[in-house]
Amino acid sequence: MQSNHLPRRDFLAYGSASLAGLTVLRSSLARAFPNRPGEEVVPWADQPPSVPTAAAGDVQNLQKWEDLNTWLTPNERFFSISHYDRPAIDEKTWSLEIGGSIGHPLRLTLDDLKARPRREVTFTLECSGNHGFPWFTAAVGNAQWAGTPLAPLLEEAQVRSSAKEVVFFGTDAGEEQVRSVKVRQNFARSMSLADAMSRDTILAYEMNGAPLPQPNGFPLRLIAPGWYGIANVKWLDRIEVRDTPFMGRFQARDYVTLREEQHEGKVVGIETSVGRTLLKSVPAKVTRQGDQYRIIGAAWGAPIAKVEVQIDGGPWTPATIDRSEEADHAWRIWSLDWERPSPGEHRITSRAVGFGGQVQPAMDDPVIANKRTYWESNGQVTRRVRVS
Ligand SMILES: Nc1nc2c(c(=O)[nH]1)N[C@H]1C(S)=C(S)[C@@H](COP(=O)(O)O)O[C@H]1N2
Ligand SMILES: [Mo]
Repeated sequence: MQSNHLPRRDFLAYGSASLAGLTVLRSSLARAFPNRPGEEVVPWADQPPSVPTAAAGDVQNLQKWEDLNTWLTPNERFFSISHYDRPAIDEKTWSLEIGGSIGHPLRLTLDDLKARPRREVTFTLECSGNHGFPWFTAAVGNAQWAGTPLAPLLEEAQVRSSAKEVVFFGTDAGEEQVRSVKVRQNFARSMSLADAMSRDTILAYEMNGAPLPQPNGFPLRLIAPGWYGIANVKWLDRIEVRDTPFMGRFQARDYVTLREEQHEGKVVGIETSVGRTLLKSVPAKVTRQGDQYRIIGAAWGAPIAKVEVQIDGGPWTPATIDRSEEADHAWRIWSLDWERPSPGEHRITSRAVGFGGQVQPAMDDPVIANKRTYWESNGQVTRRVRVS
């Protein structure tokens, strides 16, 4: 994994109640980041349009970036995306099945899962469609997820040597059409066996110290840190190990990035399935204390070495990264004091730089500009603000 050289704030705890975990959680929730007495938020001049009616079922609870004031996103402020429905599951009759290309099928109740080793991971979950539309700019949140690691369960299930992939099925389903054929399918996504065996991947039953809320997958969801939202299957009830690639809608037809690339002087279309998160940052808000202005933002998607801010197309200035709250897969909060902005409208852009030297691409970078679908829009974000 790319993040090994960073300090870990995630930890492994055994038993059903982790006191240490709760302590960390309370202090994180309580601690609002860079905040000065009498500080007020200056709202962005470029407010996103409201969610179109056609998308309002799928996409819920998007927040205003100006309201970001904690490292962990409280559950009631966490966005929710569902492509079918948001099933209400009775935990008493629910169980998880692990089957397919394995020697030892398993069926586990919620109590069985809670009795297993507990692992907590703080992970910033972003929909890969975020920033793909003008109204869709806040589909990202940071939570502390708790559950049991997936790898030991797969080991117990005795995965056959022919196995290639692990498919995760939700209980939510809908009708899907390929050419003239219509079938009812459950929401499902697969991962390679190697990716599924990653130590950070958990079957999560808690979010920020509470049972998973229904919109976020109660009673169980996959949490795959380092992967875009789509991989984190909610309302999970079946895990199937398979010998051949799974090609369901959300793997191979939808959530597919189509990009035009140059090859030997010709343009070729390349389609790839949305997978691992990409380096990204946003200016979240501008605050003001008297005539002292400050720009505050977030950066995530890969280990963040630095964040730079550009005002009105000027030089890139390094922001200060808040290192008081850190975890391998969680966003970093950054800030920059903005000395004496002149009255009028200003443009603020941020870019994240990773430890490998990779830079969050500009909107006119070919990697963004030659993309024909809206997913994986990790280009630099520019916001406008009016100073009086
Ligand atoms: N079963 C199921 N899991 C799902 C989805 C879904 O529609 N059904 N949506 C996915 C998408 S597109 C995203 S971005 C994340 C969103 O997680 P959240 O609703 O907890 O924010 O869940 C993913 N898991
Ligand atoms: Mo998504």
